[in-house]
Amino acid sequence: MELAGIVGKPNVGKSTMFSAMTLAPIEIANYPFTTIKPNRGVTYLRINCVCRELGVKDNPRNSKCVNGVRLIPIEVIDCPGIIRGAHEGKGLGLQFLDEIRQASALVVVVDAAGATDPDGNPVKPGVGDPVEDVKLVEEEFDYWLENLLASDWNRISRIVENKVGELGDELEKKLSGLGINGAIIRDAISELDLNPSRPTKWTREDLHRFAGELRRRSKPIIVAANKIDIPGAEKGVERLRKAGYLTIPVSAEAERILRLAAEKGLIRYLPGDSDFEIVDDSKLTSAQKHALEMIRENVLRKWGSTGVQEVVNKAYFELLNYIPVYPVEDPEKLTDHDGNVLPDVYLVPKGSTPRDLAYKIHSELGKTFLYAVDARRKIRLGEDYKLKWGDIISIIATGKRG
Ligand SMILES: Nc1nc2c(ncn2[C@@H]2O[C@H](COP(=O)(O)OP(=O)(O)OP(=O)(O)O)[C@@H](O)[C@H]2O)c(=O)[nH]1
Ligand SMILES: [Mg+2]
Repeated sequence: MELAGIVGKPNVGKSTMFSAMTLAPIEIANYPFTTIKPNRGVTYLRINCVCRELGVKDNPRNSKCVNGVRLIPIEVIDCPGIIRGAHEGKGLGLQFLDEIRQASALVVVVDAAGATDPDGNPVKPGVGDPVEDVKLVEEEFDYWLENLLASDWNRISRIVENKVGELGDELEKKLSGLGINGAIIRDAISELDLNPSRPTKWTREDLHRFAGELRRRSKPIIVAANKIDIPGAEKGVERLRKAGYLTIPVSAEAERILRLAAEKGLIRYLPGDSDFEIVDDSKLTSAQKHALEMIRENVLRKWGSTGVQEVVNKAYFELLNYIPVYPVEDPEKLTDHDGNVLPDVYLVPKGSTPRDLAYKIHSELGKTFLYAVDARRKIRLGEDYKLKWGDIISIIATGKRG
């Protein structure tokens, strides 16, 4: 399953967002370092399912389908807060970043309302700077990665300069667990004009810049500009966008309230909706009604949604450029071998071929891949066909069908 890491300064609403995404009951409080160990959970990307367009009733296996909305699970990890100097052990340090090594993207939660100082202590809204909140995370992450590289640099340098191995290969061995492959490493080296055959000549500053380049390529960032329900937060959103960050305005607290109310059957609301509907007015206290009305006025009417669903959707479909495709075994009936209609959705990077999809499903299917059929058009696809959004694909392999 794809994994996204939720990171940021203390007290910005990371756990609130995680709890809204997963409905996990975890600790949330208005002081720094409430979370001391990472929380893991599952949330869903939301797309229109092809079942509606095709007029079929589906039986999802690896995902869910609710009224024509396909929900694709991804794993999220809520991390403890990060402060300046965390790489030197300040606050809770950075040890927990080991848990998000496999993350394909980072969701950096910031306080768009500026209601917290750099250490996460509550201050008057507008005092804190959300752009600094992002920079802090980037820089601490870069130190963490730099230290990881530095701890092994002498050994790796000897191998390279004694011509026993090549720098890209040696670093790939060390960094593949972080989702950093040889291509990323070589691109970063050439982008920074560093000399791959003389690693002993690299300065500490070079290592730091290299770490930053590797981070940008392997752990792209989407910014969740949280607390947009607080007046003045729009200035923070604007500042983040001016600074060039892919920024989604968010009210994690509003989303958490709506999701919990929907879970209890008090309202009809799907994550990402631009409004909700009260199921039975008499079941709500006047305080609950007031809270819901405030969310409608200050968040949904003003911003279009709470933004939480948009964060995960944009992380995968814009930042990472993934597309959803539906593999089926029987291109006529659109089923798997048990007769389930449109059972699975897979996420693949834009530009992937049917063979890439086969490998993603199972390495054996990739190795035995013969060709693929577009189940909509009932045609055989060429070797270099690029998969499109919502394609329904049947893979034909030697010995068996996928
Ligand atoms: N106004 C407003 N407050 C929020 C929002 N989201 C979270 N908060 C509040 O911010 C405070 C911190 O929330 P947490 O979710 O515990 O923050 P965190 O980033 O996980 O904090 P640490 O675990 O300490 O790093 C709590 O008082 C939340 O109620 C929001 O969308 N709007
Ligand atoms: Mg927390």
